[in-house]
Amino acid sequence: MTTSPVPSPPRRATSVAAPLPRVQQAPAIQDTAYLASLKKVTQYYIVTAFLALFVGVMIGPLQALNYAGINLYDNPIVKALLKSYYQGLSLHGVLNALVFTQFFISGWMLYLPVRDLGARINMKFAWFTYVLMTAGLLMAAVSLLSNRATLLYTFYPPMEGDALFYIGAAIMVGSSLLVVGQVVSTWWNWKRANPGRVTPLVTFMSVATWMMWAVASLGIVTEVVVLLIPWSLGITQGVDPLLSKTLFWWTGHAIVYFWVLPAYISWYAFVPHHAGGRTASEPLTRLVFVLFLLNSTPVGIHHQYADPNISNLWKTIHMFLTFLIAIPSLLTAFSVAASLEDAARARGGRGLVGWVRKLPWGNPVFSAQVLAMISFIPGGAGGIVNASSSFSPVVHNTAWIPGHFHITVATATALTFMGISLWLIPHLTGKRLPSVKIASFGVWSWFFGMMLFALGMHWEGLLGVTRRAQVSATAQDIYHTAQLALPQAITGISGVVLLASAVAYFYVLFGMLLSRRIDDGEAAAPIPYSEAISPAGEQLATASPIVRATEPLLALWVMALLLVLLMYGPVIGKLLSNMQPVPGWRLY
Ligand code: HAS
Ligand code: CU1
Repeated sequence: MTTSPVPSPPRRATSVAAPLPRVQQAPAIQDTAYLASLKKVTQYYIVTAFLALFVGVMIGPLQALNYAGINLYDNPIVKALLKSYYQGLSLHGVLNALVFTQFFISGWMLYLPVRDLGARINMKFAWFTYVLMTAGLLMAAVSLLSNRATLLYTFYPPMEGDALFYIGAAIMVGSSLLVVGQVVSTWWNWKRANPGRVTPLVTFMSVATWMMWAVASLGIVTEVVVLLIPWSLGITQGVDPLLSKTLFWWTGHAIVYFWVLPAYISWYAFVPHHAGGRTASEPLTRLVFVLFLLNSTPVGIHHQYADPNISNLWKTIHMFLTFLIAIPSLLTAFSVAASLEDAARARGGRGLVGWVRKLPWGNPVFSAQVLAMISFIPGGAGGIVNASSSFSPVVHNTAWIPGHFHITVATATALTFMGISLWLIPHLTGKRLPSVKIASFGVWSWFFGMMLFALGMHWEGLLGVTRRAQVSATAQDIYHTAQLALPQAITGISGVVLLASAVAYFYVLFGMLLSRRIDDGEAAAPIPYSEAISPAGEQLATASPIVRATEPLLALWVMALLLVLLMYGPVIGKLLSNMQPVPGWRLY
């Protein structure tokens, strides 16, 4: 007999005298056909996400080996599949960073608030959105796979791709705004039906994140719809690269919080449960998400310190706002660490750091997510280095940057999503993990592989190796020095470790998906809500000032929009008044 995939946490051995608040449960949904359809659409989003990740990840070792000085792109088998290093890198970046994340998040943050509120949504609309998003993905994929959109995942003009790529990308990103509409309106209907009630935490976090994305995505949507599609169709003759790039980074920085906040939802609301502990503070968690809603977007110019025609004043303002946006992550670090300590001590953990051993490291649902958090400690610290205009010239456009984002999006986010999938798929489908051991191997080796990759790449970056360069195919001496031998070896080894890790994880994931349904997912793998040490309460009238101040999310959303207009308006106004359109250029 197979064991239950998600081991239940032990009962708390606690000395707290007062009765503990009841652990929240998702309100029961009686209409089984509706629930089945909701679970099915969520499963489609999640599985599409992981299929994209699977293809994207398989190209990863080629990139790692490139930075180890080993060029496999000239191998005949690879050559038959990928025309160039840049096609491989474009597919790797688009599939992993854009497609995997957006599909996973759309399923995850549609399902959670709907279940949290016990709401009834229009399933036809939910399916329509999924189909539209997938159609956009397939359109873009045709161009990418046929080497007609080899533009890297930032698709900076004047490099030009097929119109189909831009149209597909616009449809894909635009569909995520339909999810925003459906979730926000579901929450709003709940508010009207429940006046004076505090929005439940998971819904609150999901709605705040979707609202942030609605503000953040405006930049890329404008760039693609107004500038790139007409240009690629030949309706306009040129495009201003700097204006495009600025609109891109309007979205491009905030998108990293669109990737990491869905992971934070799990870290705050569910990881304590897996450890047998409690969320530290609901009011603080709400404050964190509101800070992200307000300040995630007006910071993107930290990607453009080296660009002309943007004044130092605006670069400096965005730099300070970037430092400010690290604060809600620091609050998260201490708050989530406190909830882990609470859990470990409840399991008998002792000592200043000895309690860490009492955490359930053998449960891959838990270990994936906590290892993801650990990777985010150096990941976040590196981000603060990148944001400092004085350090930026040392690291900008070097291998340091992919080092940074493989321990943020590729670990903090992706490893968390991998951990979540190990309970979410059983929950949605009633299927079981084929092997907890292999799943554990997959998540631990992912963590070590990514940490090695990050070490090698940060180090190479400091030695001046550029990013996005086929360094393995050049005979230039600067890429073959003795100094580089060790970081290159580390990077190469990481590629092999990560390949092994991906094989293990996808064996478990696909094995589970292809197996027979055994359980009732609702009973065998319920949504793992945690208790809160400091709950928000249910009624606004009696709630704390923080809970009352953070509840009006719609008003805060308007403030976020105003703030971004204030912080980007003058910059974009200047670029518009001084347009420099240039014709496009094709690399292939
Ligand atoms: Fe970044 C470039 C600055 C966070 C992703 N970033 C990138 C790129 C990507 C990316 C993809 O300022 C490349 C873009 C490109 O292709 O050009 N980043 C930051 C800053 C933060 C930050 C200040 N980045 C992220 C996150 C990402 C991400 C999150 C994805 C998910 N980044 C930059 C800058 C650049 C940049 C510049 C441009 C560089 C250039 O020159 O081109 C901050 O948000 C980071 C704050 C984070 C922290 C860490 C908190 C730690 C936590 C974990 C706690 C651990 C626990 C475990 C609880 C302060 C929350 C305890 C364990 C126990 C066992 C008890
Ligand atoms: Cu950024």
